[in-house]
Amino acid sequence: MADDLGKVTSAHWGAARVYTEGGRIVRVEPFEEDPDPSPIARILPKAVHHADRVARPSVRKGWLRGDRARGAGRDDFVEMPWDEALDIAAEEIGRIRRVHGNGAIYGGSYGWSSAGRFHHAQSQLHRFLNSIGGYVAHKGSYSLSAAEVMIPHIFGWSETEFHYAVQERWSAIVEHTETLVAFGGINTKNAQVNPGGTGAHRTGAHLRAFGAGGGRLVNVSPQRGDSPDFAEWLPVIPGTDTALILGLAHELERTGRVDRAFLDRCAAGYDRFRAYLLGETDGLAKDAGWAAAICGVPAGKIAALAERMATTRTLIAMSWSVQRAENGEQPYWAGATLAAMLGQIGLPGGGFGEGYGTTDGGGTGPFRRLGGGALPQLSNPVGTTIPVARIADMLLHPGMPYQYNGEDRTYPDIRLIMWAGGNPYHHHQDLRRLERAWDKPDCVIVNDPWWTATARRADIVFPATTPYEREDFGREGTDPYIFHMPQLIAPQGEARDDFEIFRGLAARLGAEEVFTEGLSAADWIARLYKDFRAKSAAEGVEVPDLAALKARNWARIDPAPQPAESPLAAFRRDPGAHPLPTPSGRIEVFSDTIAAMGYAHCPGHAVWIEPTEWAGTRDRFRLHLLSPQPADKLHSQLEAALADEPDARPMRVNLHPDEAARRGIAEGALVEVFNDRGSCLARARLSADVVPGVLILPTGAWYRPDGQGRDTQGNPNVLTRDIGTSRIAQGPTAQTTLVDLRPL
Ligand SMILES: Nc1nc2c(c(=O)[nH]1)N[C@H]1C(S)=C(S)[C@@H](COP(=O)(O)OP(=O)(O)OC[C@H]3O[C@@H](n4cnc5c(=O)[nH]c(N)nc54)[C@H](O)[C@@H]3O)O[C@H]1N2
Ligand SMILES: Nc1nc2c(c(=O)[nH]1)N[C@H]1C(S)=C(S)[C@@H](COP(=O)(O)OP(=O)(O)OC[C@H]3O[C@@H](n4cnc5c(=O)[nH]c(N)nc54)[C@H](O)[C@@H]3O)O[C@H]1N2
Ligand SMILES: [Mo]
Repeated sequence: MADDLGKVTSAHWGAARVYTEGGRIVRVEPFEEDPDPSPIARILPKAVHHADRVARPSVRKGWLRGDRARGAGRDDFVEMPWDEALDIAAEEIGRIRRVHGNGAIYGGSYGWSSAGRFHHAQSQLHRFLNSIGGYVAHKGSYSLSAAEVMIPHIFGWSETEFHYAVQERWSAIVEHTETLVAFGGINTKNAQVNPGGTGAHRTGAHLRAFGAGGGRLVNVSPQRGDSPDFAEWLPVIPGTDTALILGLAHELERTGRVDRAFLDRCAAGYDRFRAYLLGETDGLAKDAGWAAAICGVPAGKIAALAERMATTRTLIAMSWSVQRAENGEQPYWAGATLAAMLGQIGLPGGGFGEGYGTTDGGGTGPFRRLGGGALPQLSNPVGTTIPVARIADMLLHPGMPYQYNGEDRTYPDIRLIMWAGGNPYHHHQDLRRLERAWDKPDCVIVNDPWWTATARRADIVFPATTPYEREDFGREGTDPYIFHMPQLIAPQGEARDDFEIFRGLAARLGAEEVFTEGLSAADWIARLYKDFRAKSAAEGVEVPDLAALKARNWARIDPAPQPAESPLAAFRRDPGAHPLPTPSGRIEVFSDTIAAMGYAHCPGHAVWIEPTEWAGTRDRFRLHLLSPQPADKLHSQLEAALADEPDARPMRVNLHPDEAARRGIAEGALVEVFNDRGSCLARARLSADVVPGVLILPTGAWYRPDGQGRDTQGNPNVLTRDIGTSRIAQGPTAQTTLVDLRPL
């Protein structure tokens, strides 16, 4: 490839101008239109050319001998020519299909992979597996499974619709919201990324405008840093938001500030919730004093906040982190209930919303989402799914019954795992349990550009290209930019595109024509782009044709603006004429659907349920571990190069100086974080901006245990717990974890 003067390409962390020299990426500069670019891209040159790239197809020697113990050494692998490795993989896929059927293939393949519409690894894998008869898929996400199940119960819309087209937009918040109560904060470090990429980062500017206009942001969080400096910090004990919200709700009742007229018109079942709130059903009033004893916020502060929420235009904003916890369904339901009691749902800048600081403006931007341009995945005749985070349960307990959102299900018997574009040894909880489960199937096949912890635990590893080694186009549905993503360098080592890898497998399994439809990658890109362009045109949005886009590299487009009025405003004005898509047509403070599930833990309205691991159950392990998203990276991506930076690993763990002093731990000290599930190394960083009793260890390090099984890099998932949120959503619960730590 000819060297060039820098080409713009899209990535999850934003677009960037990438410079090459001698076939290598040498430098990355921010996209010139981005007012607030993320520094995550800076590590790209080092990562793309790193020695931890998978150079050639590799097969685990032990697996060739029939040994299923999936260890962790690169020495365990033998490199092979593509044809040979593809033959071996296709033969094993064929054997498993013949003997066990396609229902024995797990192809959920959760993960963020990389931006770019055609080379989306997970979609490529799903299409391939459907072309050969289907696979067991996943439902929900690690991000927000509980919200994905609860929002439809409460408001009727899917979470996606609610997030993108219903909840209050930043423009309304800046103009109308006076009090923004953010559970889990609104953290711009998380707003660096977007699943489809981002041309211009906007969340920081929205927050600054909100603050400059006199808006008050209340950061309800175990750490001050979850919101910008102008926010008021309301420190809270992790996992207790539901109790705090009930305390606020009780204050509204006590002081006669509940908007009964709104509840009567627009909500269903408030009286049943009220009986619980006041203690009529269980003899326990959920008053401010009760809440204070659980959540650590003094009763006086709860009362003052309740008053402020009732007397100002208030938006209750939930981060996604608060629902990645045991009974994570409840804080969302309680928050929506509190918003209904305040009676501001449907008023500009008021009500309830979620995920304002989780990605960059994805669900809160000024534009309507544009569709199109996604790889069709064909249909899946197997039709079995599991809640995404129940993978280890599935592998360990085939045939075991479980409940999910009112359904009785059983786990399938999986013999083959295929993964492309995700890193379960980054994202799953209780990794040592996952390791035991992972040894069960006959075969594990992984495509990844790097030797991740997951690739090291595969039987067959196919080296995938990075986006810089192939052509694509990139866009995020609500971003006013479209990018041509030119091929910038040759594939590194013998890497191939996921499309090409699956084409090779499909050909060997007699499904090439179904998988490719006779099209090359370039043909597909042209087809998907045409589809995107046609769908945009139908929305009245003009998009350049592909040749023009290629010539210009990127273009600004003008997506249709969001409608001036939120669907909730129409509902509020006339709930009879504009009912919500819930069974009652109203906001379900009480849900007959959930009550009918008969789950003992959930009577049909929001409740406080004491977690099985939290401050209140501290005995041997006295610290609550939170594992938020890393500030300097996206999950475990580009970790090969980041881990090489001086003093970068093990990861930093933040804790209050009092907790450190109690344990004889100094700033910068090497520590071991441990509980009964596992342990990892970390380096202490002392901070009074963290609630005492809480440890903050961000995710993202690759899992690399030493001889004693202790992770050396600081991956919190050796410590987290692998149980579902509850039988309602079965989401992941990483934030419900107790640990302790000691100096080394
Ligand atoms: N303890 C704890 N754990 C968590 C969370 C938490 O809060 N706490 N958060 C959870 C959440 S919200 C999420 S979304 C998950 C994220 O978990 P993942 O999405 O699994 O994490 P990534 O590191 O983004 O994994 C993407 C993988 O795809 C690879 N990849 C990139 N491009 C390509 C490509 O073109 N082809 C192929 N084949 N591979 C490619 C990358 O190298 C990387 O290994 O983590 C979850 N885990
Ligand atoms: N830089 C960067 N940005 C990212 C990502 C990344 O990897 N890197 N990942 C992206 C993805 S996939 C997702 S899903 C989103 C996730 O977005 P979020 O889920 O909002 O992000 P987190 O960083 O996990 O959590 C935010 C904060 O919630 C607080 N918190 C944790 N538990 C509790 C609790 O019980 N109560 C309260 N009140 N607060 C609590 C923690 O202090 C934490 O810092 O972020 C996205 N943004
Ligand atoms: Mo996520």
